[in-house]
Amino acid sequence: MPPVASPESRVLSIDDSVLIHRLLKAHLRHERVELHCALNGADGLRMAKALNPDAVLLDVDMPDLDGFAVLSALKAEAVTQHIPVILVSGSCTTDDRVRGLDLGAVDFVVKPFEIAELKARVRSALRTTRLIKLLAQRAQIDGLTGLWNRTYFDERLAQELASAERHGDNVALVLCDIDHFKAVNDKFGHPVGDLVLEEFARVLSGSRITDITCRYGGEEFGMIIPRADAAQGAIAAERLRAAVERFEWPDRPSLRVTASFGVADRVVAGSFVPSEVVAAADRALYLAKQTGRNRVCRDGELVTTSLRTAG
Ligand code: GH3
Ligand code: MG
Ligand code: MG
Repeated sequence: MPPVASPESRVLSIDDSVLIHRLLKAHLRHERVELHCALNGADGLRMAKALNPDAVLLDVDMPDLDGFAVLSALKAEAVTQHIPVILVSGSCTTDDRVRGLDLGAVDFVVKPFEIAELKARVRSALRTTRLIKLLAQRAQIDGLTGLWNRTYFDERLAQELASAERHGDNVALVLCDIDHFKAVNDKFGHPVGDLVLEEFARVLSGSRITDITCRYGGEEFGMIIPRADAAQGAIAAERLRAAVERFEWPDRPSLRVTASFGVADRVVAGSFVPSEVVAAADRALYLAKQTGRNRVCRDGELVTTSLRTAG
C-alpha cells in the first residue's frame, strides 16, 4: 500500500549570517522542523538538491551568488522547482519584492523580522508543500482500491529495472487477472463487483512490504518484486492464488472468486525494457487462462494450480 507521509518537515536556511542560523535553530526547535543551514548560495543549491527540503528560507543579500540567483537556479531544476522559497531581505523596496515574487518565491520577509511572523510564514509554506505532495500522491493512487495505479506501476517498474541493470540484480513481475469477472458483475451487479475488487486488493496487499502491488487496470493487478526471480515470484503468486480461492466473501456465501497469475523476471524476458518484461509476464498469464484459470504459470509452463480445478 502507498506509504503515509513522514510528520517531520525539513527546512533549509541559506544565509551568510551565522547569527540568523542560530536564531532560527533556537526558535524552530519546537516546530517539528528539521533545520539545515548553508552559509552561501552554492552550498545552498547543493544542499537543496540533496535534501529535497519542504521549504527554503533564502537570504537575498549574500556575496557571490545572491538570493535572486539562487532562486532562479532552484526554479530551473526539476527536482527543486516545487520547493516553496521564502525570501529574507534587509531591503523592503517594492522592486525587490516584485522581482522575488516574479522569480517564483512564495513569500518575502524583511529583516529584522518578528520571529512569530517568520514561524507563521514557514508553517504556511509547509502547508503548501504538504498539499502538493498529497496531490502528487493522489495522482498515483487508484481511487477504488487504494493501491498504486498504472501511472505509478509504469514509473516504478522502469526504476526497478534500471536499478537492477546497475546492480546486476533480478526483478520479478507478477501479473494477475480475476477469472470470469464479467460474470460476477452480471450475476451480482456492478457495485458488488466493485466490492470484490476492493477486497481482492486487500488480499493482494497482504503480501510482503517490499512487494509493490498496483492495480494495472480493470480487474488486472501487477506486483513488482525487487531482487527476486520468477521462481520466487511464483511462490508469492501461489500464496495469493490460494488466499483468494480460500477467501469467504462476507454476506455472499455463493460467491467464489479465483484469479490467474503470470510470472516472469528480467532474465526470463531477456531484457531490462519494461514493456518486454510485462509482455513475458502477460504470455504466462495468457497460458494460465488458456489452460483452465485459477493457476500460476511462468516461462511457458504451469507452476501451480488449485486441487479444485486441476485436471
Ligand atoms: P477472464 O477469466 O478471461 O479474465 O474473464 P473476465 O470476465 O474476467 O474478463 P473480461 O475482460 O471479459 O471482463 C472483465 C470485466 O471486468 C469487464 C468489466 O466490466 C469489469 N471491470 C473492469 N473494471 C471494473 C470496475 O472498476 N468495477 C467493476 N465492477 N467491474 C469492472
Ligand atoms: Mg482482464
Ligand atoms: Mg478477468
